[in-house]
Amino acid sequence: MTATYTREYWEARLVSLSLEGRCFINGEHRHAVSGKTFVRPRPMDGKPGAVLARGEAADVEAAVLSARKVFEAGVWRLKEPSEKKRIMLRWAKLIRAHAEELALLETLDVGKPVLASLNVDVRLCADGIQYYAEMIDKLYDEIAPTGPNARALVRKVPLGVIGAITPWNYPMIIDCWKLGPAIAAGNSVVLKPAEQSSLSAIRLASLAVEAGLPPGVFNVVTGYGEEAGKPLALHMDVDMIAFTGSTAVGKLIMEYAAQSNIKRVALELGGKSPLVVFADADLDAAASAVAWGCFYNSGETCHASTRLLVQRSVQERLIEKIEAVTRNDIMLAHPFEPSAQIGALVEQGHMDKVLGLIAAGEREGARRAFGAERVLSETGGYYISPGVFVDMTNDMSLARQEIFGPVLAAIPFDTEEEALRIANDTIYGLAGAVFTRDMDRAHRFSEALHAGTVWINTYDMSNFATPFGGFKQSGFGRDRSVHAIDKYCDYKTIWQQFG
Ligand code: TXE
Repeated sequence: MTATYTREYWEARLVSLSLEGRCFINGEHRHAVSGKTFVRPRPMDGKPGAVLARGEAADVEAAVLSARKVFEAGVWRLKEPSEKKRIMLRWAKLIRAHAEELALLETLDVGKPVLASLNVDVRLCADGIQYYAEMIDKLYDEIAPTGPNARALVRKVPLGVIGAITPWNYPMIIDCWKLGPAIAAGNSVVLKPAEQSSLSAIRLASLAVEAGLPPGVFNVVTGYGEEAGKPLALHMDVDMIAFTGSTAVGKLIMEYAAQSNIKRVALELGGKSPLVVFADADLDAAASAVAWGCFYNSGETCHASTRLLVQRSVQERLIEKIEAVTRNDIMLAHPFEPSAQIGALVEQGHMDKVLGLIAAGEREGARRAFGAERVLSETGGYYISPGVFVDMTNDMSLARQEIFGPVLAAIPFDTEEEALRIANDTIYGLAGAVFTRDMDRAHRFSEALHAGTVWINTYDMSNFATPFGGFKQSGFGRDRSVHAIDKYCDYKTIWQQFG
């Protein structure tokens, strides 16, 4: 099939797509109450893309009302588990059936290669919905130990209305991480996608209704963070906010929760993940892991391996190998090109921010080994080549700040103790990795690393069974796995006395 996925194929498909995105409330596409819209530029060439409803507090109000109504009526929550499962499975099937369309929408919005959208983002989104669908009729409640004259049921009950606020780097994947468990648990959801990436969210919602999800269970309010996200997080009738985004906005979400109704909060925030390579490691495997771990998705990945900690004696050799992998395997091109492994950054403002951080790093004395430059500017798109800075120290800004672009900071170390100190010397704790042939050291190190996920001799491997989320200022609460369901539920005790 890949042979048919030429650039011309996607250009032709694009012509037939509607790029008008409205809010999706109570099963209907709706203009913003104010009638306002905004235009989303295409990252691949800077041309105007989608025209979107600019949702605000009034639209949030309508969405929350519809979510609450359906929740209280029990239309979804009280359905037979097997029926709920069937509907969610149908939804996953529809996502797969519309994979090309969804991939195209995702790529138009965020600039990643369309084949990555198709083979990774859309696939994982459908898999995620299916994973939680299959769980629906397999979860049991509990009976607590009591004396003989009583029975105490410990029921896991849905929270009610969940506000999901999501980012633009992996929109469909992160949306399904929230939607899957929240809806499987019986909640209603109001999703506020990032203003950069609304199209796939709207289509996911209309497919859910087509699959049989009752209107109102899954609503989408498009718009800006301050205008639509903030009223959602401040809403008195929203029971929880599930957020993925920057640490700065994560802090605001906690404030909004405190200022309003003490709603629950789950936060998946930024990272500056260390990948530690000891001299005894398989350097080819390490080089490949570093390059793909840091540069995949143009570095717009919260758990990207942006800090390479390398034992000094092998720094030079490893950097050469990383450069070879980057130049030979990680093809940067227009996102419709079948050869593209990475495409454009999400928007002009973000590209400028990344270039500004690179320039500031160089003013501090960071030494560029290769790359990290604006390229393909003649296309009008927002492309930066993957690049590496070497001989860095951990106090330099390129080693401390989340850049969210294809930029690696290589920091040499001498001893294991030093490596661990540097690895943990960050406000973040999302992920990390250690490469060594010494398994004692690998386990010692992975236990001591303060991170939600640690890989040994690999990077970025995962599946739905593994929880994902951070320590420290990378947030709290876990996406994926059976445990994610707990986040969207509360325990309720029902005590019955006999005799
Ligand atoms: O994130 P924001 P941005 C990091 C990354 C990136 C930086 C900025 O370093 O360069 O954050 O990206 C909504 N009330 N990550 O500006 O602003 C917003 O509309 C309520 C890491 O895009 O945090 C969007 O839906 N909501 C990250 C979502 O929050 C608000 C992924 C995320 O946007 C709001 C993305 C407000 N006041 C960025 N302000 C990861 N962990 O993967 C914004 N939003």
